Amino acid sequence: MNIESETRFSIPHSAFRNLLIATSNKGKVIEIAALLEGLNCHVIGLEDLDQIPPPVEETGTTFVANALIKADYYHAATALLTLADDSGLEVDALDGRPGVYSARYGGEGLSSADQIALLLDEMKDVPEEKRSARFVCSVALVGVVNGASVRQTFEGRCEGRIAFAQRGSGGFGYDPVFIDAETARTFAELSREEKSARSHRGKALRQTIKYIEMLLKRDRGAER
Ligand code: ITT
Repeated sequence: MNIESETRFSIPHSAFRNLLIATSNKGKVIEIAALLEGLNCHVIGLEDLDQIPPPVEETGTTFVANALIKADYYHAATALLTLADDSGLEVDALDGRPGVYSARYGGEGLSSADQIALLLDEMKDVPEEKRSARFVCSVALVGVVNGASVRQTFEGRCEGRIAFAQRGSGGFGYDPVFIDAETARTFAELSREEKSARSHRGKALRQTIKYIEMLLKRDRGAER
């Protein structure tokens, strides 16, 4: 994370300049940290906390609800401005599954390789024209800026289809079986920059960054 060791938890002049990325998914951390580079904030990951709060149960039935559950929880635990991501893969032939249960598809504890194998098996008799799917990402930003509460969500989507077999070695999760509609390549065949330019997460994060930059401007105005 781009955080100078001396500012680690010393919360400088404005607590707002610290931004907690509240995810334990390493794939997400890599993508989010890269997208936030250049933002005038100290980006903190859960691993930078002195004590990592135990995970919160994701009881929502929508991506937005779960993103808010995570951002509210980690903000309450740390008092930091907190960004959380809830995302997943909606497959039309499976009536939108695995959807919000993408991380738990097939049961708790399955590896991504197991989940991909399960998905390809469930989809084995589905013809090309019925393999449409999309990645969805909700980002929630929760905290207090300059005495005012912030609780905003942003959504990004990327349309595509499920491949018949895995392709590529980049990314994480279902990337090797998700064919992006525009490039006709799987997300695992794209570079990190190419994926973020197209992805559900990139789209949601770019809206979030614009909003944070607007808050930063307002914060600087209030400090003067
Ligand atoms: P956190 O809750 O700690 O952020 P998580 O992995 O449990 O981590 P989610 O509940 O949002 O996060 O589940 C998202 C799952 O959807 C993730 O584990 C992947 O399986 C899948 N997913 C989301 N975005 C993806 C992407 O860009 N590429 C591939 N798979 C993705």
